[in-house]
Amino acid sequence: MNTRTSVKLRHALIAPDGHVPSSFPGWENATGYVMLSPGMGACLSQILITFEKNGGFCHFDEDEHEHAIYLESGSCTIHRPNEPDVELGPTGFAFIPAETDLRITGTTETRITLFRKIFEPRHDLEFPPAVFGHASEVADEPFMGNERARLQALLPIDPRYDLAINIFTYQPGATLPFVETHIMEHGMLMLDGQGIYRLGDDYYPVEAGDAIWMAPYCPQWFAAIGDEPASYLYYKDIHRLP
Ligand code: UGY
Ligand code: MN
Repeated sequence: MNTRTSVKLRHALIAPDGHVPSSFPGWENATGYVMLSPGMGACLSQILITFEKNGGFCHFDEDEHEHAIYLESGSCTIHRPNEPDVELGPTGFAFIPAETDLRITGTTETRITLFRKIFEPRHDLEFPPAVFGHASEVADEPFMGNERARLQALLPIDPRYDLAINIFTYQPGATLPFVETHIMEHGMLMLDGQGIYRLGDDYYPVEAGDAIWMAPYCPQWFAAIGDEPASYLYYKDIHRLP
């Protein structure tokens, strides 16, 4: 038996053939596939969530964890105490601050990627408010002047937020302009297309559905290959001193 999945000390590629479901207390007709977590050395968790029987929900306690979600397919509803429910469709995204009791309902079509991390408050900054939107309505910008490699920043660039959620889209043949090495950690989901990811000293063929972890300082580079554009959703910790 073989798989493209590879889990190393400073990076990981999780291919869909290795997914194993988890169920969690307080969840009903919803399944979590924990792609990335502190169990591998990451500071974030990245969870694929699916729903069964045309109606289920997942739940996250009111504690120090903040959450960001992206809707790969279907629709969902975000429920928070004393706040109006929010409906999201395909390409929908949300940031839900820490200290929020969060419930998400979905149906059999719903496929959510959720990022979860411990919020790092600062005494001089207010709590970051919740954010909702659809990536299909977010403008993209050329990355470092390259029209064929374009970036969408889903969350506001505002120091109250200690994370960014972006979508990077490459035309076939486009690449990251250099091998990045940085303190920020990444959790990533390949959304479309295929390419080659350099992680540390290794080069991996990657395609839609793959999850990737890059620890701080993991050297990283990407080249899109094939006939279709390649895109990925990624998490990045920002705005806090080490
Ligand atoms: O924002 C980033 O660090 C991004 N350029 N990294 C990446 O795509 N691997
Ligand atoms: Mn990077």
